Amino acid sequence: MSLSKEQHKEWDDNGYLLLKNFYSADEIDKINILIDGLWKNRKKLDSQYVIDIFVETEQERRVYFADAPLAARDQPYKLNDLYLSRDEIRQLVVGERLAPILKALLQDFPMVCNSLNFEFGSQQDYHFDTFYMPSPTPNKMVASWIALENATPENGPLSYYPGSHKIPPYQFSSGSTIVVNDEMPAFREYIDAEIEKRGLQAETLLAEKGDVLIWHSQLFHGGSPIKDKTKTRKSLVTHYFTNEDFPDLEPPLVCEHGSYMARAAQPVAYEYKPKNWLQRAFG
Ligand SMILES: O=C(O)CCC(=O)C(=O)O
Ligand SMILES: [Fe+2]
Repeated sequence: MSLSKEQHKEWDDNGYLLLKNFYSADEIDKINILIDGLWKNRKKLDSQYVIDIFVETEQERRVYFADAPLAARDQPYKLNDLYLSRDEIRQLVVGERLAPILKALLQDFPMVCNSLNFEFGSQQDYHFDTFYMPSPTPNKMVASWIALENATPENGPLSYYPGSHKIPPYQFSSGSTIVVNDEMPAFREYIDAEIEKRGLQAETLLAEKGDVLIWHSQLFHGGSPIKDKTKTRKSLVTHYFTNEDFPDLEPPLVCEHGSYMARAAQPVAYEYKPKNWLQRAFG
């Protein structure tokens, strides 16, 4: 699939591309059913399944999904990198429907480098993804955001500054775009001045289930506060590098136009020892 002139213009002008109704309700329901099933059977999952629980609270921690208490599902969490183990996720995020579009935007071969399943809004402050995962070649990274249910003003919709991808990337004292927390006040000053100078205005995306948003690695974005903490906002975020940037890797193909980085799961801070039958029985 090639993109229309209007779509290329939207991307160049705004730093994102919105694909309305890209996936059907049926296709999305399958993913939601998969997540429900994983929660139900998580104790049997291996150490490839890693989750951040109680995010943005004092109790925030990264654990194996097998060890997550059920109560962690009622608050914001990030289920990491399901693409590593689940073909259903790979097909959705870099399968034959989406991969050609990612390829057209990246002008190189897309390779998934991480994925995050959210059940609630992320409430993440405005940021550039290049704070965390700059591509070896600048601008050879994009993210996709798939609405697994409708976003509303109450459930912490995604928010971003159209056109912010044109702001020259802020260089921290390390000489890179990777965030140095102590330098955030200086960053904030820089970015506020740039936003003001360019007259940029934040927009909030009331996405509908099945919509897909693709953003440029330099789009300034975040998750707005959840006004009603009982309301979920299921979504799937995926970040992509390009095969060309990793010539030594041989990433497995998902379709003719897309691949994924086969790598270890995110490290968990403690040693994982699945309980043996004795411990399970007695403690
Ligand atoms: O879904 C959100 O609220 C934002 C997530 C995000 O910015 C990211 O994963 O890079
Ligand atoms: Fe982000």
